Amino acid sequence: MNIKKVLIANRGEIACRVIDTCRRLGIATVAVYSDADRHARHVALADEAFRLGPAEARLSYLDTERLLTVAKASGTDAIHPGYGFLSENPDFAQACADAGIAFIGPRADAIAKMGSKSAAKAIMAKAGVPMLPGYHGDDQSDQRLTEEANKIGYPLLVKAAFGGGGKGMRIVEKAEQLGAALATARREAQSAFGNDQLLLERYLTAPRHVEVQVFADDHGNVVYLSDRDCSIQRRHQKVVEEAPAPGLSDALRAEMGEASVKAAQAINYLGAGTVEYLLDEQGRFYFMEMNTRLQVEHPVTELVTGQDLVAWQLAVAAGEPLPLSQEQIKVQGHAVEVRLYAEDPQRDFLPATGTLARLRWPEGDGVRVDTGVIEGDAITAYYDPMIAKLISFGDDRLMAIRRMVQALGQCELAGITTNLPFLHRITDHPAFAAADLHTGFIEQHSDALLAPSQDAWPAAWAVALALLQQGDSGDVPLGWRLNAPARAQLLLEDEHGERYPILLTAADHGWTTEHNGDTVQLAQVPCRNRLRLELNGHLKSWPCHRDEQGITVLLPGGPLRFAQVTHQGEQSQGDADKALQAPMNGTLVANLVNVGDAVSAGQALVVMEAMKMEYTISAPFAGTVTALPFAEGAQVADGTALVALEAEA
Ligand code: MV4
Repeated sequence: MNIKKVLIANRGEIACRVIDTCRRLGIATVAVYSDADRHARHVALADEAFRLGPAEARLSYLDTERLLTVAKASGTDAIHPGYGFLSENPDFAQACADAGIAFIGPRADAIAKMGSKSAAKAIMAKAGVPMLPGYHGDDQSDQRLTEEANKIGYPLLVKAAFGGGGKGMRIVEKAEQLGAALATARREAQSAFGNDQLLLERYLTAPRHVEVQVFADDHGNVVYLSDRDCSIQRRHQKVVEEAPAPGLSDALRAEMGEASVKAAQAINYLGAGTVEYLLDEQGRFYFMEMNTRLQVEHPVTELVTGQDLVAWQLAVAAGEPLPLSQEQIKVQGHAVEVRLYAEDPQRDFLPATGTLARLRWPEGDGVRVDTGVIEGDAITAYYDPMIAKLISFGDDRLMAIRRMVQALGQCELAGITTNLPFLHRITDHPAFAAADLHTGFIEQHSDALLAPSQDAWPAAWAVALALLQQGDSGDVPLGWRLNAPARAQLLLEDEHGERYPILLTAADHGWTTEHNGDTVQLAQVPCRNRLRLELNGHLKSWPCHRDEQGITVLLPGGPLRFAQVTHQGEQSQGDADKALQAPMNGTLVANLVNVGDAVSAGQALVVMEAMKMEYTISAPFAGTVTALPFAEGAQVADGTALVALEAEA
């Protein structure tokens, strides 16, 4: 069969990824989109595009009838389902076949067989794939499950037969807990998957997740293409993946590869598949599940094998034999992938939404970026919050890791909270370099991975100098004092409400400021789109992004937006009140006016000192001073009103 036109029944980075290969092979592409994606990158890249429906996936990317209508109307030969959405839906695969359109994936019956965890385990056990001691039978009576549990021994795991993503999983430490665990797991499984069948398995405490990429054609050939370690996960969501899985002997690799080929053969497989295993500390591996799609993490396999797996999928779907035999598949170098998500690690990884106001990717040898978004795009709550995958490649593992750490440092992202600093910390962690990988990695190192960010003061100084330089520092008194160096005073506030009172004193080639009892020498070094600051002779530089809300500095620990706290021309009563309050804890130095004085807008009223610098409180509007609650020398707390001012009638 000659595949001339492919419809991609997906969105985001995977749709773009598939379109890239089609283009390279001269295959025409048809994109589909929901109302939320009309201007999305995958739509712009494709040769033609069709609207599916509203933003909700159920009414667009999951609408099988509409997809088939579009496929027929556009003269599509084959449908690539990507991952997620309809990629592992046997009914959709069958409907495509019935409509005479090639589904780029395995046949419907193979998908269905792997959909049930217990059926899959029974098939794999029969095929000779290693299994954990367990029970996955149909007899679900408490009596039978208890007997089987005693055979397996404790601790053991109760899993939902039709589950996924760790839902409905219960660890049972001892026999007395079994009854309660079965009841809870049944309820969870019923409500989450509509089926309460359970299976039992010996529980491994800190296993690794190692998976094998397999490929099958319609001529009886099945091969494996290296393996991947995906142990670094958070709540069953993969975060870091790499190929090949580090630390495996050649013998173990071959054994796992051959077991995976047997797994594929056992279900008359076709196309790309992944066989997932748990690996224990003794290097024994046990079948976990088989995914019947091209996985998110396939690029690491592509980089170490030099193969384009989407091209393989297209070849196999067209009825061609596999491009390479097992002997011809060579693995060279090492690849690491991280998933960049719009989420806030500091807030329990809450998904973040917003606009990618700034988005620049790293460039250079050994770095690949797979993404479905461009600068200015929005990340919405409708779909997966993954922004991009960054994939690094090197001659060996440490080189791939170094390149990844460097690449993450070169990413410029502003406007939305991401896990970029978290990924930087994982890949820069000594335990990662040491390949001390297991499914509890993130939990084990959470203190280091989630520690609060670094010192923000240098960035605040850089922002202050930029504001002065550009003459838009508002009402900052930049006065020349008699017999004294020029001084500038600014109060900045970051997006978390942290305040940075900055007093700058002009010096020979720039400024000085006092910080923690030290004098710091500062000089601004102008540069487009970056903030550069010479700090005690050390040149620092960060990408930055300016908008109405302030200047966002893209620090290695994450973006931080600074805005100037101004005290003039403010509109609301709340702002005016705030303008008359102590901006931080400190000492009242001078009352410059008396009760009863008429003052004009902007007139200095009170001076206070905090953190070794003076801060002047000025009138936000013209009026009469009605109270001065503090005597000079008094300690005043952040937020205390220092002057009462009655507005002019
Ligand atoms: C296990 C296990 C330990 N022992 N099975 C989690 C998702 C599901 N598909 C299988 N999972 C596990 N099954 C036994 N017998 C530990 C996990 C597990 C895990 C597996 C792979 C990657 C990350 C994980 C995180 C927690 C638990």
